[in-house]
Amino acid sequence: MSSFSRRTFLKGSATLGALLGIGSTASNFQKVNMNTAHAAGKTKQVFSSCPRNCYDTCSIVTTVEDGTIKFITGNKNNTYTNGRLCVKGFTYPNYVYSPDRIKYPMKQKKRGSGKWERISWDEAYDMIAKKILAIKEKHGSTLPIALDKYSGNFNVLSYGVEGMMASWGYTTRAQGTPCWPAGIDSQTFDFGTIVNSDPEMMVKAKYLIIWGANPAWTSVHSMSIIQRAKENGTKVVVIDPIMTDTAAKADEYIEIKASTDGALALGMAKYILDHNLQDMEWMKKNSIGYEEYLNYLRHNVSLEWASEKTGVPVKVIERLAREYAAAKPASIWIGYGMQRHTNGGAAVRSIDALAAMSGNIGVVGGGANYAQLDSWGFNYTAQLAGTLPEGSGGEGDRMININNFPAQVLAINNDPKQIPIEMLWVACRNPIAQDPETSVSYKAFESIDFIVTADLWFNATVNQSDLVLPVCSIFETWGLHASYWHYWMNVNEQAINPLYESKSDVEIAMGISKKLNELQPGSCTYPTDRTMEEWVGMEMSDAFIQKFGFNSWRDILKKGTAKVTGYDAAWADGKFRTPSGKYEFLSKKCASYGHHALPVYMEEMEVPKERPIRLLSPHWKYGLHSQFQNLEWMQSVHNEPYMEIHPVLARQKGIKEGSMVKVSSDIGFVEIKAKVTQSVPKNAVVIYEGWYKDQKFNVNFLVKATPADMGSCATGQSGLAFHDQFVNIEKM
Ligand SMILES: Nc1nc2c(c(=O)[nH]1)N[C@H]1C(S)=C(S)[C@@H](COP(=O)(O)OP(=O)(O)OC[C@H]3O[C@@H](n4cnc5c(=O)[nH]c(N)nc54)[C@H](O)[C@@H]3O)O[C@H]1N2
Ligand SMILES: Nc1nc2c(c(=O)[nH]1)N[C@H]1C(S)=C(S)[C@@H](COP(=O)(O)OP(=O)(O)OC[C@H]3O[C@@H](n4cnc5c(=O)[nH]c(N)nc54)[C@H](O)[C@@H]3O)O[C@H]1N2
Ligand SMILES: [Mo]
Repeated sequence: MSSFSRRTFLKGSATLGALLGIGSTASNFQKVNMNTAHAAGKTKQVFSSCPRNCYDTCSIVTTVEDGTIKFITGNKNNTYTNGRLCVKGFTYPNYVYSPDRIKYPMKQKKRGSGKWERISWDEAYDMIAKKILAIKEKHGSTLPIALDKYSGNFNVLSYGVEGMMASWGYTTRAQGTPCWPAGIDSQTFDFGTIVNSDPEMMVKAKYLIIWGANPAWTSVHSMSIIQRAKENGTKVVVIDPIMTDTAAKADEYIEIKASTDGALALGMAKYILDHNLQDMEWMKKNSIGYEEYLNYLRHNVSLEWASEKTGVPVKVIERLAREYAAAKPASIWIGYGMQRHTNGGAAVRSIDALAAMSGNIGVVGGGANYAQLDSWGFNYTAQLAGTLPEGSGGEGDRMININNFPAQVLAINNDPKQIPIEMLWVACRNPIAQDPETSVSYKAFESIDFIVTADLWFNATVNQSDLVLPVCSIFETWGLHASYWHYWMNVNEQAINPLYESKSDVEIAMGISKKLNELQPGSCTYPTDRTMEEWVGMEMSDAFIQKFGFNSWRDILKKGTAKVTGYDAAWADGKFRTPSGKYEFLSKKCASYGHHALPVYMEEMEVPKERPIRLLSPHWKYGLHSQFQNLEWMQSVHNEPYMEIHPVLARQKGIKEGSMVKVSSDIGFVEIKAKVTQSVPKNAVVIYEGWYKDQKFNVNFLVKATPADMGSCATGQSGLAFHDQFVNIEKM
């Protein structure tokens, strides 16, 4: 089971082998006096950690008075969090004490009716356990039970949900990730895996290109590092179809046609080659396939072609290439937004190649920085605690694509030859809000007999469930969190008692295990009586503890956070994890997955004549996917979705600021207010993804499950082309 999760590269499921190369000493910590951390008396301060699927993974100091959270702030011991939180983080007290939280286990009379009836935990466990046993009895297998879980909480203990499923028998699993897999595959082919330079080293860059990322919204703490770099004289360039808040803070903004980044990277590389600015020495020593790559540039790439593809003037491409090649070191931040295209993986490979041919790999302040999982050296005890019960039938879990989950569920349930999906467990996931093809999600849910969702909030997915289990917030339990961007690991201490009747996912797993074994001894292997603090302690191996210079895992409680060192410059040792051990401009592995072996240009999707307007749905400032935007404090700042449209397109369509607009794709439509702004392209509209409380609205009613080109090597399934979506608009 663990190998499933490792293979899928759910953010956070790193291989234990990734431990290799990790080293750290306690002397790296800033000397901040945290003697108050466990002060006696009614007021105490504890270390918390934000577990959301976010680059920043912040370490938090929580002040508790008489058992109530009074105040939270960023932990200064963590130089990345640097004592500050984002606007979402600062709403946590509202999150914890919101009256909207799910308080008790409840069953719904009819799905979608909103008629919920409070039940006890014992009744809930009884219903669930009896259903599991009935399915086993009927089918001789637990394969009809499916899990849909992703990124609501990246606490390492959240993987206890996968462990829980494994402890029942073989089940059906949503495999892959909707988020970042195309880029992971690209870097897997080029470097052997994903490893980025410590983002705190961006201050050492002389030139920084932020390519298809919007950290001013999605990685707020990176912005202060970028700002410091600017103060040191670093030139910051943003490449994006949208003039984002990040672009507004940069020295230069380059508007690119969506899905053409590969052409820009190749055009820049062609200029560098034509002017003999490439680093031949580095390529000869560290890479394979560079001759073939340079030949491709010589014979197939011109600046005029790159300009025509990207909409970026030749002169701008030339200057960009010249500046990038001259500034040593130069760093590129490859965002997740830009790889959500049908050619996104190929584009990332072209950018990697640009960084490599210009001698920017393995140097401090350089890099083609995408993500990392090297600091995730946990034991995954919560996940591995679930072993198959004796006598379980079957040959393994059944994998279905997380990026086409509803359609695959329907295909299975409409095919009498397949074992149907009769029960669905949803945790750390809001598929009805976050998956594409929302209407198909509703149908898929209808085809499943029994749906249990564990969450903190009533949301679109909970509304379509039979049973809801109240989950506690991070402040009410323990945890251990790492980032996929920086190299800090944070402990999350329990700050307050769980509110109402809420429990953590692992406690729920233990409760079900107890009930199953009561009803049918030996039917579940999950442990039943461990404290959450014990679970946390078990996540750090002796070797891992020593890497931090600790004697015991509890040493992390002194500062709340600890850093893995050795990553100032990714790949500085020149030991690439590819089959050849070199950087691979030419990757046979890439070819074996049906792609071109070289980082060549792959054509972008053709714009359909009937729907000529591109829809971009990137991530939202005041929410993290379906989280935070529902909170009262956040609603008071912003409470309704909108569509951004360029004044030229707006005029053509008779749309004014505040007009209601019907936006239609070939699978659905939404009605939404217009916001007229020059910050978006003339041929596209922008609707930010996320969930708005008590509104039927969701941009994913428009979005098709179009696969990205890559992802299946590292994660088992291709990514999603969230930004290759085309619509029509009309004023209502
Ligand atoms: N149109 C469009 N759609 C997108 C994207 C896009 O760019 N455009 N981005 C995609 C990306 S990158 C991602 S990563 C996905 C994210 O998709 P999801 O992982 O589904 O997103 P979240 O809304 O963060 O989390 C889901 C739920 O987890 C719950 N939760 C929080 N903590 C816990 C916990 O401890 N236990 C349990 N059981 N539940 C908990 C939250 O309350 C929330 O309801 O969305 C994707 N969807
Ligand atoms: N506030 C907030 N923070 C978040 C999240 C959130 O929902 N809200 N989500 C978290 C998660 S799960 C993720 S994956 C990250 C994502 O964080 P980012 O990597 O910043 O990703 P996005 O916001 O999806 O997209 C970034 C930019 O990519 C641009 N883009 C789209 N297509 C193209 C293209 O073809 N070329 C170029 N050059 N750019 C393009 C979009 O216009 C957008 O401005 O953020 C994390 N942090
Ligand atoms: Mo994501």
